Amino acid sequence: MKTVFSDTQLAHAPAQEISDGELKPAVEIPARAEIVLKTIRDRNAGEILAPEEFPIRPLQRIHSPDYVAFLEGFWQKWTAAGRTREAFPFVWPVRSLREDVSVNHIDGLLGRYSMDAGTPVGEHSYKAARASADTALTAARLILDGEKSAFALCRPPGHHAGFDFFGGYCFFNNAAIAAQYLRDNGLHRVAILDVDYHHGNGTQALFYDRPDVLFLSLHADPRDEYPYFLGYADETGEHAGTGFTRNWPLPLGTDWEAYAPALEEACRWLLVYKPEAMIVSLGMDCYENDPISGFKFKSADYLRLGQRLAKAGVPTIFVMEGGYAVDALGTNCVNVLEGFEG
Ligand code: OKP
Ligand code: ZN
Repeated sequence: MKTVFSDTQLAHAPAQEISDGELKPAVEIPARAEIVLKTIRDRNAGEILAPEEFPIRPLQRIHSPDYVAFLEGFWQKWTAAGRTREAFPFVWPVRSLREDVSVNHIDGLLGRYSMDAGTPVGEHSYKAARASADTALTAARLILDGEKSAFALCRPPGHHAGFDFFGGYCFFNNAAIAAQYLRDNGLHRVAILDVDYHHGNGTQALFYDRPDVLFLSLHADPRDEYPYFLGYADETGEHAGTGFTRNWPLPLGTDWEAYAPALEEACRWLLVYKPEAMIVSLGMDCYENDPISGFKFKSADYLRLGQRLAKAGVPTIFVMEGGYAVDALGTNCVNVLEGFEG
């Protein structure tokens, strides 16, 4: 399977993040991509190619132009306000506050265009996130050109990012951008299967009223885990999209044996929907030693995951999302890819 990756993605290199009431070392770091690359090379898991540079258009099919412009101009505004370190938002237009006003101050803008305080924004976040989206788009191009599978080694990740907000370490929704690109280039039905430990709230919301992109997600129960406010079983789509979103919230402590039946159900929905292509939002954070997560996958379970996904028999783009046990991330990720290839 071909892998797509750009060194520009390494430029987003947060030092710290707000977590548990303190500043801690960031976990969504360049070393994540580097260990996956190294493992692909060590295990001869296929060619690694640089992404094409896409124009802004395919990205703006998913994200609002003002949000994209905010991220592009962010560092300039931030430093003009006298700030030198990476940024964290701290005030949001929640219930009873207005989100229709156009504020000037960078702190207001940061709140307007974010969902949490856990996502550091730095000097190079925009260009790295653009490169990450280009990586997903290039993988989509490979599928359109006839490849049966492709791996977009995306980081920063994407599935928490929405129409006009960043959060959960995500800036541009790589999987959603790739799905829309497939739709805009001749495919009629695309499925997104999100197996990251966290619910892909951004992806779900982007396609919630659409029947042309099926969204299936298995994740930790949001009553007990980030992102808390989306990802419940009663969310099944709306309007024309009614029935085209499905969530499997699973309890903390879930291991492969408890996960597999939910995965079988999700695969049943795939079978019924008959997508022309599938995008797997591939997080490796269900792993037992993940530092921020609470599932119990072993490394060998990632081989099983890849094998099961191959049985769906659909052209598949793997888009990397989370996974923070850096030492095991390469093994776990390449296990999925090799399991899929058989
Ligand atoms: C991004 B992806 C830990 C806070 C962690 C954010 C988690 C984002 C996960 N104290 N909060 O879905 O892997
Ligand atoms: Zn995650």
